[in-house]
Amino acid sequence: MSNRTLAIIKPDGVRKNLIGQIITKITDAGFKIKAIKMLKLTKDSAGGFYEVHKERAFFNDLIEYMTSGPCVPIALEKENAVADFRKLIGATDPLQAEEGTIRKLYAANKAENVIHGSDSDENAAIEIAHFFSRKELLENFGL
Ligand code: 3AN
Repeated sequence: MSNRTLAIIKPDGVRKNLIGQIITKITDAGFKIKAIKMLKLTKDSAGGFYEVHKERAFFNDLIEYMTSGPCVPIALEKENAVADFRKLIGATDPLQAEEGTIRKLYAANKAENVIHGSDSDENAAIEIAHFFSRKELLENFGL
């Protein structure tokens, strides 16, 4: 799975009507969309996804935000997908993100930063499985 990563267009990205512009940036950068859907996370599911942050002061706000509306998880494929995608989205805090990155262009602040990208190959596999079952990947997306 080292050529895959999971992106999520977060609820603020959907609310700001940025799905199309963000996907264009992603595909223009050479990523192939392998699986995609739109859904509203439950608190349990968002809590599971962000389990690593559960002791952080911002955890409850993060769960509120991630469950505040629909989001768009996307399984992406490209050589060196994880690192290249992190580069495309930019730093967590848009004030520190490089010019031209998705967060620099569209994110309001480090809490509401429009897009997620996996941080390792191992997490990419776990995160893709969080949103797409094996059966669904095989039957709907041919993966
Ligand atoms: P990234 O998404 O850049 O990998 P993480 O994994 O450290 O960043 O954080 C996950 C999410 O938690 C961020 N995308 C953001 O929504 C929120 N977050 C991270 N750091 C903060 C913070 N200091 N204050 C508020 N929210 C934060």
